[in-house]
Amino acid sequence: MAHKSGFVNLVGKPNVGKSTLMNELMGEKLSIVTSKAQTTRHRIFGIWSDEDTQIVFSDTPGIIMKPIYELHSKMNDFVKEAFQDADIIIYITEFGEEKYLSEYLIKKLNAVKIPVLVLINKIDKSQETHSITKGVDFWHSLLPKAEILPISALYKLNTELILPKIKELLPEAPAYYDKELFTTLSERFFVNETIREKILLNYQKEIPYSVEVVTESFKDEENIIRIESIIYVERNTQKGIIIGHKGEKIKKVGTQARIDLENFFNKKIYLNLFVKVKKDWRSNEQDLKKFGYSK
Ligand code: GDP
Ligand code: K
Ligand code: MG
Repeated sequence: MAHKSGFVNLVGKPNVGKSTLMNELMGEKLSIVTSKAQTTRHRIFGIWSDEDTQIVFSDTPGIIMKPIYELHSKMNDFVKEAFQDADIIIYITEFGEEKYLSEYLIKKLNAVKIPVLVLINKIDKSQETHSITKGVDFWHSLLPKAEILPISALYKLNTELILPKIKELLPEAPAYYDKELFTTLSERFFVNETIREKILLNYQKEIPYSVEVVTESFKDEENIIRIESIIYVERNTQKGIIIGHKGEKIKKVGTQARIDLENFFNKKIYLNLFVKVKKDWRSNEQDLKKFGYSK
């Protein structure tokens, strides 16, 4: 059998479960997951290989319909990019989205020349098989050329069908990356994202969205990894909120992040966090560039 490989890009609205699915398919937590929209800000690459296949998954930020900050436009650019370099598009949706369809997106999905696989996620929430069938029929009528599969990424329903389906749809090509590699992202990126996930979980409202994390130092020593990261916020008041009374809030974030990182890197971690203000970074082209949102 000839070798198959290709780029499989996950797109969809915020919170439909793109990152959960990517982690499930990879068997590895590469992409952070929370119940908040805009958890994923960058494209996250996961490389899945076996003897005769290589799949380069790319998780993307959700499509932001009404961008407010320059940051949002950059996030949407990552989604556009994902349409351009794909061999297969996986469009993830959930029940209820039928009511808020983006015509633009449907047109785009119908126009692409590559295979489209629609995954209707979170079927665990639906008790009736009847409504699942209705959902499948609905997407089928909307995207006649697409393959439709109802799944639950979180509860692993039908997820075992996805890899075989992708393998079927992939083009014949040699591997793009070393087969041992499972991501192209740096260790520092995972540290930043892990800290950002804990911030999303521990703070309310606008706070997590005003935050960017930069890891300044990552020293992999014999028995320990020493990490120093900066949490950037947009205003002084936000800095106070992040730190919390007697530093308790940031201590909690640090502890939670450290535990996850120790699991991920399989090593003891020393994590030192600093908080700094970078005024209105979300609207500042230069800051966005520095934070890796544009080339
Ligand atoms: P993304 O924004 O599309 O990347 O979505 P996430 O992967 O971050 O997931 C958003 C929320 O939906 C999280 O709270 C997940 O735990 C939840 N979620 C993801 N998949 C499922 C599923 O199959 N069933 C249910 N009930 N929840 C899910
Ligand atoms: K999310
Ligand atoms: Mg995500």
